Amino acid sequence: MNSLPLRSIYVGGRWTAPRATGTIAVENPATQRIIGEVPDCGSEDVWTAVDAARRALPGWAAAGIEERAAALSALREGLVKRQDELAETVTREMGSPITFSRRVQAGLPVRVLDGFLAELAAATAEERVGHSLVVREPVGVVGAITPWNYPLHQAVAKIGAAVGAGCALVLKPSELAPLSSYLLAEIIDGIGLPPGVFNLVPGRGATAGVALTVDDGVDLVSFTGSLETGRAVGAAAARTVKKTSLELGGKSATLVLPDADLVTAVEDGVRGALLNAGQTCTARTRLLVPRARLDEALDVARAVVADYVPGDPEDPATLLGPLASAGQRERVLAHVAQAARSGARQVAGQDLANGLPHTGHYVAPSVWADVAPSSPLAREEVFGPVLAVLAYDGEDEAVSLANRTDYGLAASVWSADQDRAVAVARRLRVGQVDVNGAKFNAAAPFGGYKQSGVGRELGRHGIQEFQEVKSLQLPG
Ligand code: TXE
Repeated sequence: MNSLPLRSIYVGGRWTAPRATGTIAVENPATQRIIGEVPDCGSEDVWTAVDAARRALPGWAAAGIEERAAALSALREGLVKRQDELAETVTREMGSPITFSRRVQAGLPVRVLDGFLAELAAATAEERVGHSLVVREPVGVVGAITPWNYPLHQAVAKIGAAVGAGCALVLKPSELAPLSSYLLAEIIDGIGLPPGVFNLVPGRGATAGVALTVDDGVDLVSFTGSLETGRAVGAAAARTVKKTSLELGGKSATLVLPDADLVTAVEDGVRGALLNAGQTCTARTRLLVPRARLDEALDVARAVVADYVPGDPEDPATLLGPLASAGQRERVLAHVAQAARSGARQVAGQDLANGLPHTGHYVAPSVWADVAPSSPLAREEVFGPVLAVLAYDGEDEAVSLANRTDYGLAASVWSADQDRAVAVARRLRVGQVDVNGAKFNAAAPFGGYKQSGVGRELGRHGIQEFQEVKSLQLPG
């Protein structure tokens, strides 16, 4: 990590000095030590990067599918080679436990690239509609803005789609966790991608982020982050009628039907809420259980939470690290205080709050019962290790509770009868549903209904998000 060219930006295929003179310090949220400083870029550096991307665009747009596939494969190999280093960097910059970082933070991007490779031919295929030939072309220059919770995965999801679609891209990573993007840029530098197809400009949202969303040279902004910032990005992009792809988080539910194996379902539900300390857009932060089995469910939840002792994220045994920043810890603690005031009852995690490490942005996990469906805890994204348990009477009420939020990203449904679970899954207004614990599919479309976002990422749909569609009418 120390060898990364952190004083530079990556533009036009080389590391170069930024115009920006200021820097942003990156803190390890477990030790609260500064572990690096990156340039605090403003509009001028963004313009230079967009310019480089525009110059690279015609060449890469004309590249054949074999060349694009070769670039994706080379990137995949590069990630695999440096997987340990990538996992360690993500752990140090945002605090996710190292075992999880190896498997997911560094492992998932490899599967994401496999998904793009598997779907590349289908994503770019032309079709006939009557006397028209419908062709797919790259949308142009993509401005990619990513958050800190899965910093490598979110960058690779956008870069892989851009490379597959024939676009050029400028990445602005989160100011809280930009170091893994530097490592990624170093890997990309070694795979022989034409200069300017990928560019890295770190900076803050209000400066570099805004510059990217308003720049005339950017054709599409692909943003992952908070609902509030997503609205601002959408509004700013609308001024130049830029396309936007927004992934904005959620308030996802684990829905346990009365005939389900309650222990397995609740265990999975609690783990789904505490994953990455709850800092996951698809975190299943609501657990919906039949009223008659509420007490049983709470017992299971208590037993699972006991394993989530907050601790050093670099220890392979740790399941729960610190939150990514002091600001995130404050936001989560405010939600917890609000939950207590609203009359919800804390049923797990109290003991863990006493043993928190003295240094680091730690928050103890907590599980809450008697949560009013209209309360913020039941409706708003907390983005911390906080689970709301709600009891329901009958399947219709379960579905209505699950749908009762402005978000619509994900859910899981459990039943002894898979057909019944699938029927319930179809009634949920969300972009993805895991049935009976089925695992994440990195090639399937990923994105949200309602205010969870606009558009889809990953696989064929992710590549197509970065394409324009053209109809050529042919005579006779
Ligand atoms: O996100 P922001 P923050 C949610 C989660 C969390 C909350 C706040 O609930 O508690 O957001 O996190 C850039 N124009 N999620 O403040 O502000 C910013 O620099 C253009 C859910 O970190 O959305 C960073 O690169 N860009 C989420 C990125 O946006 C702007 C993941 C995300 O920052 C900008 C993270 C602007 N005006 C947080 N302002 C998910 N969907 O998984 C900021 N940015």
